[in-house]
Amino acid sequence: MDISQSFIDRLLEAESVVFFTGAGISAESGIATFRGKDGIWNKLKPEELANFNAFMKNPGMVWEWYSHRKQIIHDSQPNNAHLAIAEMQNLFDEVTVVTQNIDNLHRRAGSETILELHGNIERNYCIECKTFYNDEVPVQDKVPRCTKCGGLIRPDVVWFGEYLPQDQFRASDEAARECDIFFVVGTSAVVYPAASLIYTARENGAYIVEVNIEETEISYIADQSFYGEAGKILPVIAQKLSEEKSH
Ligand code: BJW
Ligand code: ZN
Repeated sequence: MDISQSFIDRLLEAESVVFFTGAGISAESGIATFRGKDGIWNKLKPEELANFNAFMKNPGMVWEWYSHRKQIIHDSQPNNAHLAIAEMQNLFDEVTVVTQNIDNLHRRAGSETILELHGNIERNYCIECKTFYNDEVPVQDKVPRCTKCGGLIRPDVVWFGEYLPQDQFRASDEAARECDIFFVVGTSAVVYPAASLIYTARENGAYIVEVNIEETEISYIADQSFYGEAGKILPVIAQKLSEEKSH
């Protein structure tokens, strides 16, 4: 992998860095992506699972899908890409992780400032009285139901047609505006408004670095692209930068 001196110089000058991540960063931990050749949506249709109407029509089926994914996430570990990002907290003044993932792997890798745009699979809430259920969910007739009001419990994730958590999006937007470098890692960048942050960062002068196994919708605006697995590329960048900093 070729890292140019001009790229390293950019990193050395940078104070504030954002890592904007998607499902691809967790692929090497064994968690399937949504789109692309191994994406789960080659087999399952997003409109049948990832929206509120689908949930109301068949909560059992949607819950089965989330329980299955939750198990896989529980059994997985952060990979070298998550770990390299956490390590880069020692190399820059300010590192913000803005993730579309719901899997907690950035937290488990040791990243501290994490903004979650699409929720978190560990949290659930009653759609009627909004009570949160963060550990075991009470199940009745195969579907989780609220012990206070009997309402359906849903995972606290963002489905199509739903608003993103405002505080998380606002803080992400601010980080995108203020950062010097904006890394785009393992995302197809087709889901909005999350993907709009890349353009916001670019318009506000950030240097855009893409890390992906293939070209994406936003490749044309990247100042620097690394094509390959995030778990191979990010540790090399962290290592090189750490060496340069210690000179
Ligand atoms: C590697 C790698 C390795 C692999 N190393 N790289 C037209 C019709 C209908 C709706 C819309 C429309 N136009 C716009 C919309 C809005 C819609 C949208 O964007 N749709 C487009 C898809 C068309 N957006 C929304 O609805 C959002 N809300 C919204 O707009 O609110 C306003 C509103 C309110 C009311 C009414 C109307 C509007 C909400 C979006 C919610 C997205 N939710 C999901 C599910 C989350 C919960 C769950 O996980 O179950 O979020 S969908 C799914 O996509 C998930 C992801 O976070 C998100 C993004 O996917 P991501 O992370 O990019 O993954 P992939 O699989 O796409 O890509 C993986 C990448 O990794 C690939 O590039 C690989 O190459 C790469 N890769 N291995 C490096 N080892
Ligand atoms: Zn309730």
